[in-house]
Amino acid sequence: MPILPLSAKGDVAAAVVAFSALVAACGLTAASAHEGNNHPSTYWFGSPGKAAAVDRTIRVTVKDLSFIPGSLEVKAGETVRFVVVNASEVDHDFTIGDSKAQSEHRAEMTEMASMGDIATMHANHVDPNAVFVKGGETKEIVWRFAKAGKIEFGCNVPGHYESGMKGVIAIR
Ligand SMILES: [Cu+2]
Repeated sequence: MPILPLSAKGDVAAAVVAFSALVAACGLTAASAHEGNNHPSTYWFGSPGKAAAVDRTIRVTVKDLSFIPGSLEVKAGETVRFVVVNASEVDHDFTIGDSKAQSEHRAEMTEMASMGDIATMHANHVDPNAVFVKGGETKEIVWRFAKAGKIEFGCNVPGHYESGMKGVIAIR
């Protein structure tokens, strides 16, 4: 059985240190990414769809702290145009994603809210799986679902997701 030479162990330790530094550097990049677009556009559950390839339109109405309908069902391979109608007077967000993508977007929005006007900041922030809809406005997002699974749609304006502003998207 081969024994790892001491020098190789040192290299492993060095690699771990380098990797930690890389993670820290990425954290800094993410923190300053709101001026640009450093967000992934491809996730396991899909990617932005083409308007010309839309199979179906789903209308989602936003009221106070809830979405109507409260859950959605789509098919793997389907391209859906979501028409998000904000019927409330408060600004909301519509994010498509698994719980990890939701919490990442929530962290970004919390940071944006701490830095100033969230609507303006969100307008300069490109996140292909999310759309910010001001009170009374309607916005669209076209998404192609890739694989079967269970994800969520949610609003990540600080405090909203936490108070139940979310629903399941079952990808069949
Ligand atoms: Cu909201």
